[in-house]
Amino acid sequence: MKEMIERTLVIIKPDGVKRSLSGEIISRFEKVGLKIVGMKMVWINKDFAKKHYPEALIPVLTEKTFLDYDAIGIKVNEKRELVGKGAYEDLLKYITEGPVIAMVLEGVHAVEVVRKLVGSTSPYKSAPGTIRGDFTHISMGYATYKKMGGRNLIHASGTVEEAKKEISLWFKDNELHSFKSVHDEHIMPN
Ligand code: DAT
Ligand code: MG
Repeated sequence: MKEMIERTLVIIKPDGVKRSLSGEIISRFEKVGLKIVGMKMVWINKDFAKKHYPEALIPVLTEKTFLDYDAIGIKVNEKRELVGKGAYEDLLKYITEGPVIAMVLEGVHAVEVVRKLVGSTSPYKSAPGTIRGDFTHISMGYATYKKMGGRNLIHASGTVEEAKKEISLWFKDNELHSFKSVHDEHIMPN
């Protein structure tokens, strides 16, 4: 039973903070009964951003970018590696362009539940009712083409393993709190 109660990392990215969507986003997590066990506003630098989004992402980002470009009919003459590297640099620029709100949420299957509420990566494909689907509409391909970073409002850990690594990157043990919410009594007794 106990292991079904997970912790996951959520970051409201600079576009979410600047658009004053933080309260709306946080309330969606609270309303399903997820518990905030840590939260802070930070303005990360490029070194830290590279720990969160390591350079190892570049080949994947390159592949995804060309799939996106094909899907929306964009043709580029630039070298493949340069396009991927450019998309990565734009991602770093975006995530460091202003403060973010980082939080750790706890609950039953928290990782998957949070991903469900956040929606798919490219907002133009994110379902209505999800955070990305309700509050933004751009495609990743458009964002890469415009060199603006894939602004999709929010980060959420993709797996339990990823959550563990990301939480230890963003939070010290003494910044996370264990306490009982009313949901613990109603949804997660004992
Ligand atoms: P997610 O944030 O949904 O977990 P991810 O882990 O695949 O998505 O990618 C991390 C971030 O990288 C994502 O929030 C924005 C950027 N990104 C992902 N796919 C992209 C793409 N196809 N083009 C440009 N940026 C992308
Ligand atoms: Mg991810």
